[in-house]
Amino acid sequence: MTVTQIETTWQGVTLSELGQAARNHGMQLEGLRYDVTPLGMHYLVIHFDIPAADEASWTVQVDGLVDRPLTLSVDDLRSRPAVTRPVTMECAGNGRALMPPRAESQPWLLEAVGNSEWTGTALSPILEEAGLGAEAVALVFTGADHGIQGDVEQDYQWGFSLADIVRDDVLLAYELNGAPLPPQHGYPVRLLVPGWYGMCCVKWLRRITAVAEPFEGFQMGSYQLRQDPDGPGEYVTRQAVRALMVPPGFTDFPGRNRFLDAGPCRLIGRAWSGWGHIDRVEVGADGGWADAELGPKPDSPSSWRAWSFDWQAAPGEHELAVRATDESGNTQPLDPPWNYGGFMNNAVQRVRVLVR
Ligand SMILES: Nc1nc2c(c(=O)[nH]1)N[C@H]1C(S)=C(S)[C@@H](COP(=O)(O)O)O[C@H]1N2
Ligand SMILES: [Mo]
Repeated sequence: MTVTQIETTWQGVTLSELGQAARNHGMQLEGLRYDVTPLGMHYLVIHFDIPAADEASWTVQVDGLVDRPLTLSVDDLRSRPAVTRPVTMECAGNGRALMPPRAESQPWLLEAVGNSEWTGTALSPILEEAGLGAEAVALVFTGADHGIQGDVEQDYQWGFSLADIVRDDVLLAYELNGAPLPPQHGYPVRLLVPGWYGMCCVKWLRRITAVAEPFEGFQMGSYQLRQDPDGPGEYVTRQAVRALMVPPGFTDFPGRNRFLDAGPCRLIGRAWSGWGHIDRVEVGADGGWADAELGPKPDSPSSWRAWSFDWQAAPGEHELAVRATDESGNTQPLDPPWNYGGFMNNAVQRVRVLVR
Protein backbone atom coordinates (compact mmCIF):
# COMPACT_ATOMS: atom_id res chain seq x y z
CA MET A 1 0.00 0.00 0.00
CA THR A 2 1.35 3.43 -0.82
CA VAL A 3 -0.18 6.87 -0.86
CA THR A 4 0.50 9.22 -3.76
CA GLN A 5 3.12 11.72 -2.60
CA ILE A 6 2.25 15.39 -2.53
CA GLU A 7 3.86 16.82 -5.61
CA THR A 8 6.91 18.93 -5.00
CA THR A 9 10.16 19.23 -6.90
CA TRP A 10 12.20 17.68 -4.12
CA GLN A 11 15.79 18.93 -4.08
CA GLY A 12 17.25 16.37 -1.72
CA VAL A 13 18.97 17.26 1.54
CA THR A 14 22.66 18.15 1.82
CA LEU A 15 24.86 16.70 4.53
CA SER A 16 24.95 20.07 6.32
CA GLU A 17 21.13 20.25 6.24
CA LEU A 18 20.97 16.72 7.61
CA GLY A 19 23.29 17.86 10.40
CA GLN A 20 20.96 20.76 11.22
CA ALA A 21 17.87 18.55 11.08
CA ALA A 22 19.45 16.06 13.49
CA ARG A 23 20.39 18.80 16.00
CA ASN A 24 17.22 20.86 15.72
CA HIS A 25 14.18 18.65 16.07
CA GLY A 26 10.59 19.61 15.38
CA MET A 27 7.38 18.96 17.33
CA GLN A 28 5.81 15.68 16.26
CA LEU A 29 2.47 16.79 14.78
CA GLU A 30 0.69 14.51 17.30
CA GLY A 31 1.81 17.21 19.75
CA LEU A 32 -1.00 19.42 18.35
CA ARG A 33 -3.24 17.32 20.63
CA TYR A 34 -1.98 19.16 23.70
CA ASP A 35 -2.86 22.73 24.46
CA VAL A 36 0.46 23.11 26.28
CA THR A 37 3.30 21.44 24.40
CA PRO A 38 4.97 18.98 26.79
CA LEU A 39 8.60 19.66 27.75
CA GLY A 40 10.93 18.13 25.19
CA MET A 41 8.31 18.17 22.41
CA HIS A 42 8.69 21.87 21.56
CA TYR A 43 10.76 22.41 18.38
CA LEU A 44 14.34 23.66 18.61
CA VAL A 45 16.62 25.94 16.61
CA ILE A 46 20.23 26.44 17.68
CA HIS A 47 22.34 28.19 15.04
CA PHE A 48 25.71 27.70 16.73
CA ASP A 49 26.48 25.76 19.97
CA ILE A 50 24.60 25.73 23.27
CA PRO A 51 26.82 27.87 25.52
CA ALA A 52 27.96 26.68 28.94
CA ALA A 53 25.87 28.58 31.49
CA ASP A 54 25.56 28.73 35.26
CA GLU A 55 22.55 30.47 36.73
CA ALA A 56 24.49 31.48 39.87
CA SER A 57 27.00 33.64 37.98
CA TRP A 58 24.89 34.65 34.94
CA THR A 59 24.13 38.33 34.41
CA VAL A 60 22.12 40.34 31.89
CA GLN A 61 23.63 43.78 31.21
CA VAL A 62 21.34 46.66 30.31
CA ASP A 63 23.61 49.28 28.76
CA GLY A 64 24.19 51.71 25.88
CA LEU A 65 22.02 54.84 25.81
CA VAL A 66 20.48 54.42 29.27
CA ASP A 67 20.68 56.75 32.27
CA ARG A 68 21.40 53.94 34.75
CA PRO A 69 23.14 50.85 33.33
CA LEU A 70 21.98 47.67 35.13
CA THR A 71 23.61 44.33 35.81
CA LEU A 72 20.84 41.85 36.58
CA SER A 73 21.48 38.41 38.05
CA VAL A 74 18.98 35.61 37.54
CA ASP A 75 18.01 36.04 41.22
CA ASP A 76 17.28 39.72 40.49
CA LEU A 77 15.02 38.69 37.61
CA ARG A 78 13.30 36.03 39.73
CA SER A 79 12.67 38.52 42.55
CA ARG A 80 10.67 40.79 40.19
CA PRO A 81 6.95 40.23 39.53
CA ALA A 82 6.56 36.96 37.62
CA VAL A 83 4.24 36.43 34.67
CA THR A 84 3.32 33.09 33.08
CA ARG A 85 2.11 33.25 29.50
CA PRO A 86 1.23 30.56 26.96
CA VAL A 87 2.96 31.55 23.73
CA THR A 88 2.90 29.86 20.35
CA MET A 89 6.42 29.99 18.96
CA GLU A 90 7.09 29.13 15.34
CA CYS A 91 10.29 29.18 13.31
CA ALA A 92 10.11 31.52 10.31
CA GLY A 93 11.58 28.65 8.27
CA ASN A 94 8.66 26.31 9.05
CA GLY A 95 7.51 24.84 5.71
CA ARG A 96 10.81 25.68 4.00
CA ALA A 97 11.37 22.22 2.50
CA LEU A 98 7.89 22.37 0.95
CA MET A 99 8.89 25.53 -0.96
CA PRO A 100 11.81 24.60 -3.20
CA PRO A 101 14.21 25.76 -4.45
CA ARG A 102 15.44 26.88 -1.05
CA ALA A 103 18.57 28.32 0.51
CA GLU A 104 20.66 25.75 2.39
CA SER A 105 19.38 25.83 5.97
CA GLN A 106 17.20 23.88 8.35
CA PRO A 107 14.93 21.84 6.01
CA TRP A 108 11.68 21.95 8.01
CA LEU A 109 8.51 20.32 6.79
CA LEU A 110 5.73 21.62 9.11
CA GLU A 111 6.81 20.76 12.63
CA ALA A 112 8.72 23.89 13.77
CA VAL A 113 6.14 25.04 16.30
CA GLY A 114 5.17 24.69 19.97
CA ASN A 115 2.89 26.36 22.49
CA SER A 116 4.47 26.40 25.94
CA GLU A 117 3.91 28.19 29.22
CA TRP A 118 6.76 30.65 29.61
CA THR A 119 7.44 32.29 32.96
CA GLY A 120 9.54 35.39 33.35
CA THR A 121 9.40 39.05 34.21
CA ALA A 122 8.19 41.87 31.99
CA LEU A 123 10.86 43.76 30.03
CA SER A 124 9.33 47.25 30.11
CA PRO A 125 9.70 47.96 33.89
CA ILE A 126 13.39 47.06 33.57
CA LEU A 127 13.75 49.57 30.74
CA GLU A 128 11.99 52.19 32.86
CA GLU A 129 14.38 51.53 35.71
CA ALA A 130 17.38 51.88 33.39
CA GLY A 131 15.89 55.02 31.82
CA LEU A 132 16.14 54.99 28.02
CA GLY A 133 18.07 58.00 26.76
CA ALA A 134 16.28 60.49 24.50
CA GLU A 135 18.53 59.52 21.54
CA ALA A 136 17.75 55.78 21.83
CA VAL A 137 15.73 54.41 18.88
CA ALA A 138 16.40 50.67 19.06
CA LEU A 139 17.35 47.86 21.45
CA VAL A 140 19.86 45.14 20.60
CA PHE A 141 19.62 41.75 22.35
CA THR A 142 22.80 39.67 22.44
CA GLY A 143 23.04 35.96 23.26
CA ALA A 144 26.07 34.17 24.67
CA ASP A 145 26.36 31.88 21.63
CA HIS A 146 29.03 32.71 19.10
CA GLY A 147 29.78 31.38 15.63
CA ILE A 148 30.21 32.07 11.93
CA GLN A 149 27.38 32.37 9.43
CA GLY A 150 27.68 33.72 5.88
CA ASP A 151 31.42 34.30 6.50
CA VAL A 152 30.59 36.67 9.37
CA GLU A 153 31.84 35.84 12.87
CA GLN A 154 29.18 36.97 15.32
CA ASP A 155 27.34 36.70 18.58
CA TYR A 156 23.70 35.82 17.97
CA GLN A 157 21.84 39.15 18.02
CA TRP A 158 18.46 40.62 17.21
CA GLY A 159 17.41 44.27 17.25
CA PHE A 160 14.03 45.99 17.50
CA SER A 161 12.76 49.51 17.11
CA LEU A 162 11.48 50.80 20.46
CA ALA A 163 7.93 50.78 19.04
CA ASP A 164 8.19 47.03 18.37
CA ILE A 165 9.75 45.96 21.67
CA VAL A 166 8.48 48.32 24.39
CA ARG A 167 5.25 46.35 24.92
CA ASP A 168 3.57 44.91 27.99
CA ASP A 169 3.69 41.30 26.81
CA VAL A 170 7.45 40.99 26.16
CA LEU A 171 9.19 38.84 28.78
CA LEU A 172 12.65 37.92 29.96
CA ALA A 173 11.78 34.25 30.51
CA TYR A 174 13.54 31.86 32.88
CA GLU A 175 11.04 28.98 33.08
CA LEU A 176 9.36 26.70 30.56
CA ASN A 177 6.24 24.78 31.66
CA GLY A 178 7.12 25.49 35.28
CA ALA A 179 10.70 24.15 35.14
CA PRO A 180 13.95 26.10 34.69
CA LEU A 181 14.66 26.68 30.99
CA PRO A 182 16.42 23.60 29.58
CA PRO A 183 19.91 24.37 28.14
CA GLN A 184 18.67 24.00 24.55
CA HIS A 185 15.86 26.54 25.06
CA GLY A 186 18.11 29.31 26.42
CA TYR A 187 19.03 28.54 30.04
CA PRO A 188 19.11 30.56 32.19
CA VAL A 189 17.23 33.44 30.49
CA ARG A 190 15.86 34.34 27.06
CA LEU A 191 13.80 37.00 25.38
CA LEU A 192 10.18 36.15 24.50
CA VAL A 193 8.25 38.26 21.97
CA PRO A 194 4.70 36.87 21.62
CA GLY A 195 3.27 36.80 18.09
CA TRP A 196 6.60 37.18 16.29
CA TYR A 197 8.54 34.39 14.62
CA GLY A 198 11.02 32.61 16.88
CA MET A 199 14.29 34.02 15.50
CA CYS A 200 13.95 37.24 17.50
CA CYS A 201 13.50 35.47 20.87
CA VAL A 202 17.20 35.59 21.75
CA LYS A 203 18.27 32.66 23.94
CA TRP A 204 21.11 32.69 26.51
CA LEU A 205 20.51 36.43 26.84
CA ARG A 206 23.53 38.41 28.10
CA ARG A 207 23.03 41.99 27.00
CA ILE A 208 20.35 44.52 26.15
CA THR A 209 21.84 47.63 24.53
CA ALA A 210 20.05 50.85 23.67
CA VAL A 211 21.41 52.37 20.43
CA ALA A 212 20.90 55.55 18.41
CA GLU A 213 20.47 53.95 14.95
CA PRO A 214 18.15 51.21 13.72
CA PHE A 215 20.10 47.97 14.20
CA GLU A 216 20.84 45.84 11.14
CA GLY A 217 22.68 42.78 12.44
CA PHE A 218 23.65 39.77 10.36
CA GLN A 219 20.71 37.61 11.45
CA MET A 220 18.23 40.37 10.68
CA GLY A 221 19.74 40.70 7.22
CA SER A 222 19.37 36.99 6.69
CA TYR A 223 15.73 36.74 7.88
CA GLN A 224 14.31 38.75 5.00
CA LEU A 225 11.87 38.02 2.22
CA ARG A 226 13.83 38.27 -1.02
CA GLN A 227 13.22 37.15 -4.56
CA ASP A 228 16.97 36.79 -5.17
CA PRO A 229 19.89 36.49 -2.73
CA ASP A 230 21.24 40.02 -3.31
CA GLY A 231 17.96 41.81 -3.94
CA PRO A 232 16.03 44.09 -1.59
CA GLY A 233 14.26 42.39 1.27
CA GLU A 234 11.51 42.85 3.79
CA TYR A 235 12.02 41.95 7.46
CA VAL A 236 10.39 38.84 8.85
CA THR A 237 8.43 39.89 11.95
CA ARG A 238 4.99 38.57 12.95
CA GLN A 239 3.73 35.05 12.45
CA ALA A 240 1.56 34.58 9.39
CA VAL A 241 -1.79 32.87 10.05
CA ARG A 242 -1.63 29.07 10.01
CA ALA A 243 -3.56 25.94 11.02
CA LEU A 244 -2.15 22.43 11.32
CA MET A 245 -3.87 19.08 11.89
CA VAL A 246 -2.81 15.91 13.63
CA PRO A 247 -2.44 13.56 10.65
CA PRO A 248 -5.36 11.08 11.12
CA GLY A 249 -5.26 7.29 11.20
CA PHE A 250 -1.99 5.38 11.41
CA THR A 251 1.31 5.63 9.61
CA ASP A 252 3.88 3.45 7.93
CA PHE A 253 7.56 3.62 8.86
CA PRO A 254 9.61 5.30 7.54
CA GLY A 255 7.40 6.71 4.77
CA ARG A 256 4.88 8.41 7.08
CA ASN A 257 1.99 7.77 4.68
CA ARG A 258 -1.46 7.75 6.37
CA PHE A 259 -3.97 4.86 6.53
CA LEU A 260 -7.44 4.88 7.99
CA ASP A 261 -10.55 2.68 8.27
CA ALA A 262 -13.77 3.93 6.63
CA GLY A 263 -16.30 5.67 8.89
CA PRO A 264 -16.49 8.76 11.08
CA CYS A 265 -13.13 10.35 11.79
CA ARG A 266 -12.60 13.34 14.08
CA LEU A 267 -9.88 15.62 12.71
CA ILE A 268 -8.21 17.88 15.29
CA GLY A 269 -5.51 20.52 15.32
CA ARG A 270 -4.55 24.05 16.34
CA ALA A 271 -4.38 27.42 14.59
CA TRP A 272 -2.58 30.68 15.38
CA SER A 273 -1.59 34.07 13.95
CA GLY A 274 0.64 36.95 14.94
CA TRP A 275 -2.11 39.31 13.73
CA GLY A 276 -4.84 38.48 16.25
CA HIS A 277 -7.26 35.75 17.29
CA ILE A 278 -8.27 32.94 14.96
CA ASP A 279 -11.76 33.58 13.62
CA ARG A 280 -12.28 30.65 11.29
CA VAL A 281 -10.80 27.28 10.38
CA GLU A 282 -11.92 25.35 7.31
CA VAL A 283 -11.19 21.76 6.42
CA GLY A 284 -10.80 20.78 2.80
CA ALA A 285 -11.55 17.27 1.66
CA ASP A 286 -11.15 16.36 -2.00
CA GLY A 287 -11.39 19.98 -3.12
CA GLY A 288 -14.45 21.26 -1.15
CA TRP A 289 -14.17 23.32 2.06
CA ALA A 290 -16.33 23.27 5.22
CA ASP A 291 -16.08 25.10 8.54
CA ALA A 292 -14.40 23.36 11.45
CA GLU A 293 -15.60 23.87 15.02
CA LEU A 294 -13.41 26.25 17.01
CA GLY A 295 -12.30 25.55 20.57
CA PRO A 296 -12.53 28.23 23.29
CA LYS A 297 -10.97 31.57 22.43
CA PRO A 298 -7.65 31.76 24.31
CA ASP A 299 -7.14 34.68 26.71
CA SER A 300 -4.49 36.06 24.40
CA PRO A 301 -4.01 35.66 20.63
CA SER A 302 -0.39 34.73 21.33
CA SER A 303 -1.63 31.23 22.27
CA TRP A 304 -2.95 28.87 19.60
CA ARG A 305 -6.63 27.88 19.33
CA ALA A 306 -7.99 24.33 19.05
CA TRP A 307 -10.28 23.25 16.22
CA SER A 308 -12.02 19.99 15.30
CA PHE A 309 -13.96 18.58 12.36
CA ASP A 310 -16.02 15.40 11.97
CA TRP A 311 -15.13 13.84 8.65
CA GLN A 312 -16.87 10.86 7.06
CA ALA A 313 -14.06 8.81 5.60
CA ALA A 314 -15.17 6.85 2.52
CA PRO A 315 -12.97 4.14 1.02
CA GLY A 316 -10.37 5.42 -1.44
CA GLU A 317 -7.58 7.95 -1.52
CA HIS A 318 -8.25 11.48 -0.24
CA GLU A 319 -6.42 14.74 0.23
CA LEU A 320 -7.27 16.59 3.44
CA ALA A 321 -6.34 20.23 3.91
CA VAL A 322 -6.83 22.85 6.60
CA ARG A 323 -6.92 26.62 6.35
CA ALA A 324 -7.22 29.32 9.03
CA THR A 325 -8.36 32.95 8.94
CA ASP A 326 -7.52 35.48 11.67
CA GLU A 327 -9.49 38.43 13.00
CA SER A 328 -7.45 40.80 10.83
CA GLY A 329 -8.85 38.98 7.78
CA ASN A 330 -5.65 37.15 6.79
CA THR A 331 -6.22 33.71 5.23
CA GLN A 332 -3.68 31.06 4.33
CA PRO A 333 -2.74 30.76 0.65
CA LEU A 334 -3.21 27.48 -1.24
CA ASP A 335 0.26 27.73 -2.78
CA PRO A 336 3.54 28.60 -1.05
CA PRO A 337 4.51 32.32 -1.18
CA TRP A 338 8.05 31.66 -2.48
CA ASN A 339 11.09 33.64 -1.35
CA TYR A 340 14.80 32.90 -1.47
CA GLY A 341 15.38 32.05 2.20
CA GLY A 342 12.30 29.85 2.47
CA PHE A 343 10.59 31.96 5.14
CA MET A 344 6.95 32.33 6.15
CA ASN A 345 5.55 29.49 4.08
CA ASN A 346 2.04 29.42 5.52
CA ALA A 347 0.46 27.57 2.58
CA VAL A 348 -2.29 25.16 3.70
CA GLN A 349 -1.21 21.79 5.06
CA ARG A 350 -2.20 18.87 2.82
CA VAL A 351 -2.38 15.31 4.10
CA ARG A 352 -2.99 12.35 1.79
CA VAL A 353 -4.82 9.43 3.37
CA LEU A 354 -5.75 5.99 2.09
CA VAL A 355 -9.09 4.89 3.56
CA ARG A 356 -9.70 1.10 3.64
N1 LIG B 1 20.95 33.05 21.06
C1 LIG B 1 20.15 32.45 20.16
N2 LIG B 1 18.83 32.70 20.18
C2 LIG B 1 18.02 32.11 19.29
C3 LIG B 1 18.51 31.23 18.29
C4 LIG B 1 19.92 30.97 18.29
O1 LIG B 1 20.43 30.20 17.49
N3 LIG B 1 20.70 31.60 19.24
N4 LIG B 1 17.65 30.69 17.37
C5 LIG B 1 16.43 31.46 17.11
C6 LIG B 1 15.46 30.79 16.25
S1 LIG B 1 15.76 30.87 14.58
C7 LIG B 1 14.29 30.28 16.73
S2 LIG B 1 13.10 29.70 15.68
C8 LIG B 1 14.03 30.21 18.19
C9 LIG B 1 13.78 28.79 18.61
O2 LIG B 1 13.59 28.69 19.99
P1 LIG B 1 13.54 27.25 20.68
O3 LIG B 1 14.76 26.49 20.21
O4 LIG B 1 13.50 27.47 22.13
O5 LIG B 1 12.29 26.59 20.16
O6 LIG B 1 15.12 30.72 18.95
C10 LIG B 1 15.73 31.85 18.41
N5 LIG B 1 16.69 32.38 19.35
MO1 LIG C 1 13.90 29.96 13.45
